[in-house]
Amino acid sequence: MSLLNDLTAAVAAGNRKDTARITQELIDAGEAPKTIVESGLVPGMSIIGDKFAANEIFVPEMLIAARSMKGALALLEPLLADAGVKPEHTVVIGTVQGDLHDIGKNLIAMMWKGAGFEVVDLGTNVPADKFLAAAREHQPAVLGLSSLLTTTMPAMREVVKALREAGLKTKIVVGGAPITPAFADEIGADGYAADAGTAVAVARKLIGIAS
Ligand code: B1M
Repeated sequence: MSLLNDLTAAVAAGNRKDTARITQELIDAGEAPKTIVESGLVPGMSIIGDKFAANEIFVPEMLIAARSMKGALALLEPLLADAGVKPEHTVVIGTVQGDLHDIGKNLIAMMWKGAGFEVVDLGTNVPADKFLAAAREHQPAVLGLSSLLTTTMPAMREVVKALREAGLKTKIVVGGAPITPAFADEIGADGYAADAGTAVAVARKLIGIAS
């Protein structure tokens, strides 16, 4: 338990070296990757978010913490993504236009890989027409949209609209801190997921794979 607390403190301090070292120690001790993410890394980012909201820190400190978290996720990725199954379904994911946050989106991508999906990651700041082109090209079983800013939530609506107007019935899952199930319903998305674990269950359900 205390190593997880140390990990939270290391992320919140933006200490990349300690974050990587403690993550590796937890992996070596047999801690579940999901626990490392949810009980170690994510609370560190929450501390950072709260401090930013309270004007105690600024964008550079958020970036430094994000860099620490990404280093830890790189260590965890092989464990999260190594399902050893040949992908049967392709999924496309991206952060919507205007939004540069990618840590949550990357986590969903890793978990989807781990669930055996072929993941096409379009990155961040992705305009609706790029999502539309990817949906046409890859014919994904699920399209995932991430947004971390209240100001970029309307961009999700644009993506859903673009796909529907083009006659595509691609299942769309939305998520990210400001997103709610009600918002997902309102914009006509097929699913909402609050976190990476739920995103797997929601995608499987939409595809029709028994869990
Ligand atoms: Co920004 N930022 N940021 N930021 N940032 C937030 C989001 C904020 C809440 C901080 C705060 O004020 N408390 C706030 C948004 C306020 C709002 O809109 N209501 C904010 C702001 C204001 C900004 C800027 C505008 C700051 C500025 O420039 N003045 C700016 C915007 C830039 C832009 O995008 N255009 C900005 C910039 C940045 C950095 C670049 C410095 C950096 C991002 C680095 C990166 O991602 N590469 C950053 C960071 C790190 C944060 C916080 C601190 C942490 C985000 C994070 O990575 N969390 C964040 C505060 C916070 O979240 N507490 C904040 C960890 C991650 C695992 O969680 O991304 O929520 P999360 O993902 C979760 C779920 O949301 C969900 O599952 C994930 C795993 O459980 N999920 C999905 C996410 N996507 C999903 C998709 C799904 C399903 C679930 O289906 C497809």
